[in-house]
Amino acid sequence: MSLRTVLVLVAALVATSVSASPSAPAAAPLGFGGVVPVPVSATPAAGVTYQITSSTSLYTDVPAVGDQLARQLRRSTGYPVPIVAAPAAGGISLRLGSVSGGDEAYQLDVTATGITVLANRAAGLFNGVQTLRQLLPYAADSATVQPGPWPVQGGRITDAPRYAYRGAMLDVARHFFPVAAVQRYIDQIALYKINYLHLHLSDDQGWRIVIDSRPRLATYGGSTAVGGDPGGYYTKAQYQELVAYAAARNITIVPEIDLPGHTNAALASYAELNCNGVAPPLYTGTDVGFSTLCTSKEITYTFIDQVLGELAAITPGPYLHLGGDEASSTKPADYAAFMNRAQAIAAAHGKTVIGWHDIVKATPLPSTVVQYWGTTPKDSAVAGAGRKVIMSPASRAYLDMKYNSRTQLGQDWAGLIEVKDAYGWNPGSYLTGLPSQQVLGVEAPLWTETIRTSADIEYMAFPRLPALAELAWSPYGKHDWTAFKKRLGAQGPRWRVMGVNYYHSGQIAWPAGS
Ligand code: NGO
Repeated sequence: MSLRTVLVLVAALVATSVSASPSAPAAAPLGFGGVVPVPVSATPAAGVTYQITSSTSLYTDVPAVGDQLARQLRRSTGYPVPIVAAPAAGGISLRLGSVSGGDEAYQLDVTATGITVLANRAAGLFNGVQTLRQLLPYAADSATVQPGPWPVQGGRITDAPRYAYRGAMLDVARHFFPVAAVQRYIDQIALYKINYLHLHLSDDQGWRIVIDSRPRLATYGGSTAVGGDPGGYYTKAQYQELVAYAAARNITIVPEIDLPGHTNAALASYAELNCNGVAPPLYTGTDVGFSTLCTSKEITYTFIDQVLGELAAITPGPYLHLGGDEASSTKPADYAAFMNRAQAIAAAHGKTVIGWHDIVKATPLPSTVVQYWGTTPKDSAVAGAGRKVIMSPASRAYLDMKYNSRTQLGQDWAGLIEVKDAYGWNPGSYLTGLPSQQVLGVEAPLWTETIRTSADIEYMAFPRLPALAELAWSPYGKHDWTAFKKRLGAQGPRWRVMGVNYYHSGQIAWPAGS
C-alpha cells in the first residue's frame, strides 16, 4: 500500500467518524432575523430549536394551506410528512383559533417539541406558513430532496398587516406571459405576503382575455406584442385557473381593462369602436396616448358593458380596474363623462372600480379606489379627492424602472430605482395632504415594454418587490434600512435554491454563494 493510499484511507476514516459522532455540533437554525416583511413582534427562545425529522407530521384546520406546506416539505426533505387527523406531539399544527389583528394575522410558536401556527382565518394561516418557510433552512425550498438537517429557531412571532392591499401588477399586454409564467410569479410574490395581483389585460399592443361576445378582441387584438414578439391571450378557463391558483395562495386577481385610451388593440379588432368607423392597424411600438375609444358613440358603452360584464362574471374578487391613464387623445370633458359612465357600468356588474389616478379628472364614485402613479409627492388633486388610494409612486414602486444607468432592462422616465430608493419612503405619509387612513395599500407595477421572459420579470422584481412588500405589511415603526439590508440579504440563498433570477444589488451584503 502506498503512502498516498494510506493517507486517503485515514482521511476517509476521520471524516466518517466526525460525521457520525453524536457530539458533532447541530446545524444552527436560521433565526428570526431574516424574515421579510419584518413581523410585528418576534421573540426568539434562546437555545430552543425544533427539528423536522422523518417522523414529523402535519395537522391542519385548512387542508389547502396544510397541503401546500406538506408538499413542499416532502419535496425537499424526502420525509413522508403525513397529514394527520388530530394534532400530534412533535408535529406541525396549523390551527384556526383566536389571535388579535384580523383575518390576516397569525401567531407562530416554535418549541423543541412542535410548531403551531394559529390564526383567525385561512389567510392568516397562509401568512404564518410563509413566515415559517423563511425560518426553515434554504434547502427546504428546493425542488429536489436535500440532505438536511432541518432545524427551526424556537420562539414566538405575532404578526398582522399594516395595509389590507399589498399588490403587484404584471403587464401581460405589452408582452404576453403564459399561465405557467404568471403562476411562477404568484409563487414568488406569495412568499412576501402580497395579496393582490393586478393583471393589465389590455393595451395598445395586445388584448389578452377572451370575451365571447367580442371574439376578435383576443384572436386578432391579442395576436401582437411589443416589437413584433408573439402575442397570446387567456381563455376564460385559463383565467379562472389563474384566479384559483392565486386564491390558494391568498392572492386576489384584479383584472384591468384600460379605458378609454390604451385601446388600439380593441380599435383594430372592431372598426365600429372608432369615430370614423375605420379600424387602425395593429400596433407593436411603445408610444402612449394616441388611441381612444369613441366616447360619443352608444356602441362604445354596449361594448364596455359586454366586456366588463363577462370579466366580472369570472372574477370573484371585488375589484375591476378601468385604467383611465394617459387618455391624451380624449377631450377632457369627454374623458370625464366617459369614465363616469364606465364606473357606473362596472358598479352595475357588482364591482368596485380602481382607476389610475388620472380618474380624479372625472368624478370618482365614493367607492372608487385611486391608484397613484405620479412622481411628485405634491399632487393635490389626488390627495384632495377624498378616495381610498393605492400607492404606486412611479419613482419608488415601478419595477420596470432601471436600478442604475447600466441596467439592461427597463426604462428610466421616472428615475433610477435602487433597492434603497424602493424601500426609503413611507406610503402612509408620502402624498402631501393625504391622510394616512385613506391609504388602502401599496402596489408594485411591472410594465413589460422591455420585459419578455420570467427571468426578466424576476430580475426587475427581486429584490425590490420584497422591499415594497415590507412597506405594505410591516408597521412603519419597524422601518430600518440597515436591518432590512440584512433581512433582504438572507433571501438571496433561498432565491438561488428556488431558481429566482435576482439582481445582485451592490447595496446588499449577499451571503457567499448566493
Ligand atoms: C405609465 C403608463 C404605462 C407605461 C408605464 C411605463 C401608467 C399608469 N401608464 O404608467 O402605459 O407602460 O408608465 O413605466
